[in-house]
Amino acid sequence: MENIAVTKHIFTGVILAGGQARRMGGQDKGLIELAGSPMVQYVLDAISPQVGHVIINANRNQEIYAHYGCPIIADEFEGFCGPLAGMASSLRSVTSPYMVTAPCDSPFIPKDLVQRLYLQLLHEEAEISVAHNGERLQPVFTLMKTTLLDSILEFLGKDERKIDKWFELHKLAITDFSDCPDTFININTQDDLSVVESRLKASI
Ligand SMILES: Nc1nc2c(ncn2[C@@H]2O[C@H](COP(=O)(O)OP(=O)(O)OP(=O)(O)O)[C@@H](O)[C@H]2O)c(=O)[nH]1
Ligand SMILES: [Mg+2]
Repeated sequence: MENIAVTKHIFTGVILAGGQARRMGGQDKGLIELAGSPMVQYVLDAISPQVGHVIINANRNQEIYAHYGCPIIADEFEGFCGPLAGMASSLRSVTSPYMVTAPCDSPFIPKDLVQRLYLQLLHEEAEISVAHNGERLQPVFTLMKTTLLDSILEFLGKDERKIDKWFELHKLAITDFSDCPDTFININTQDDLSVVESRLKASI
């Protein structure tokens, strides 16, 4: 895809770290050490150069996340309603025209994640751009217009939770990342952690 000059200040990156991590025994996944650094650090390092502002969406240990120097936003909905609730809660604090999200448990996020999502959104004149790994949508890797806040709130207000169902309400661009499948490696279990840790240590 063509390279166009885009100012990163039009994007706010939201790191989704508000889940329960049930498959990791209920730990706070963003703070689990991976090869010497908390998982959230990898995502911060990848996202920060691509955006004007970063927000961490976390429901626990806010004082620890605050050490990273960016705003920490908790879900404003009770009971861990899923990533869409984290997106809505964060979106309230976003002042740039676009919000882009990434999960805290994916340490191999590419340098051009935001640009690729954005260019596809422009190309398709869409409201939302979602990553696709060649097999399926990867809904937590999403770029959207900030003006969609009311739409998400209305959707959640009807007790709807499913992000794919919300996507269907809007013009959606699907951004192909099948050429970089590592983007979507995510750490859900202790075994995943061991595998990724070995890989990172081998690459040092
Ligand atoms: N804000 C917020 N984020 C969530 C919620 N549930 C999941 N997420 C985030 O969505 C992303 C993908 O979720 P998972 O990898 O399944 O993480 P998880 O839900 O914490 O883990 P499991 O309980 O094991 O499924 C992660 O970045 C989570 O932090 C939620 O209720 N609120
Ligand atoms: Mg995951």
